Amino acid sequence: MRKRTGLVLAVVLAGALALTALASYGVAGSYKGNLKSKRMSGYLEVPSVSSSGRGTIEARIRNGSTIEYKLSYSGLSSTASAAHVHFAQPGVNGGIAAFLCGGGGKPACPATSGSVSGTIVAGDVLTVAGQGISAGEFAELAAAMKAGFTYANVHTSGFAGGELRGQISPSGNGDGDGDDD
Ligand SMILES: [Cu+2]
Repeated sequence: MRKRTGLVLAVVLAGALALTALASYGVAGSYKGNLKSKRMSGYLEVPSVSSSGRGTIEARIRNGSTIEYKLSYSGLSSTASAAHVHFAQPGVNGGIAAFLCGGGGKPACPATSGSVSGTIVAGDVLTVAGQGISAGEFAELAAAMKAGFTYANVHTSGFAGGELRGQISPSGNGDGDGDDD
């Protein structure tokens, strides 16, 4: 009797482990929520800014509740003061939805070159006045990011409105139309 109970327990445990493995494979294998901007540039600012700075951002939505991101840039003409995720379509300036560095409880921004990583959770989502995102509305921000309607913006002392901008999208090419070219 004792032996049989042990065997049943072992089978149940093995099944549970297999299910867990399948579940984590499903998450890792799908790469859903893989969002990026591969070519941040001053030209994408509105109006355009002439800068030799370049940058990238990669972001990923985890469990529908956390955005993980890594922002990298180099060659800024002056010191970065802050970087944000803004909410707007390509070619339009929109409000700040969340901090990436330089405030809002996020790490300091690298001065003119470097990388910064962090996470955005509901408590980091800011009210975007007049654009339908209220403080804490994580799902609204995540949906806008997945649809290609947010951009990363790096502000510097020389260009307070932003020196580097890149539209965030699944393709990451920057034009926000959702394809790769
Ligand atoms: Cu900004």
